[in-house]
Amino acid sequence: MTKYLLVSFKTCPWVQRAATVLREKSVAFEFRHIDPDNRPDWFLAISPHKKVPVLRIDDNVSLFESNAIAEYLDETIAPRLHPDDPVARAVNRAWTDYVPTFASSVTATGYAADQAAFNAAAEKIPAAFGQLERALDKQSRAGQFFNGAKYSLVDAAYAPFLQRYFFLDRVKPLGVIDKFPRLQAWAQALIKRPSTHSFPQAEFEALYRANLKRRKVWLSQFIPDVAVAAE
Ligand SMILES: N[C@@H](CCC(=O)N[C@@H](CS)C(=O)NCC(=O)O)C(=O)O
Repeated sequence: MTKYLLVSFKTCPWVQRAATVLREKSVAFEFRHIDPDNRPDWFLAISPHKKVPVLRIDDNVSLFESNAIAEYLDETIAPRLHPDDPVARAVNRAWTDYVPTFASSVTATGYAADQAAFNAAAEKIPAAFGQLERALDKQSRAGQFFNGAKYSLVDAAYAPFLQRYFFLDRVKPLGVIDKFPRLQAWAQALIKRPSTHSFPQAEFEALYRANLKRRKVWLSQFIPDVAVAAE
């Protein structure tokens, strides 16, 4: 049986994407969380950009980049999450290519150092949400996921960032997603999906908040002190 090791920082959304694909495929894997501030030598030796996720296979192959990992898992382990139709598959890939842009637009408020930077970051969210709203509109199939009823790699790719939007919105209300009904419904379906979650949800949100506090970002003033170790 193939052995999979997923190397992770606990709150990394790109790791979460890879872990979600593994869970969707019911693959047993070792989940190893390392300290971002003290990356071990064995990890540095297998991660070209010193980043997580790394998927180590049978102790001899190391894959990096969450998209490459997701595609590899989809090619090698059933059930296939990509659509069978080549056009639909190309459309799906085009939307997973958009994830990094979407991610930085949606989570930038969590990095803002002052109120002006926060406001500027918040102003960029509607454009990113609008892109997805239109994409969902075009898909317009019955069902709760990006392609309709069938879960896909697009779902696994966006779920971590939509979840983080809700985390940020609960620290200081942004109120943007309410204006995008299809995106809102999709995001809720993804949050409900058990595979989205690597940790109990409340524990994970507390960890995310602790990280905001640790980074002393502008938003951190709105987070009450909690006894959770940041990672
Ligand atoms: N494009 C990469 C992004 C991975 C990434 O940015 N990982 C972050 C943690 S969430 C990281 O390892 N950062 C460490 C660093 O930049 O030194 C992917 O999709 O896997």
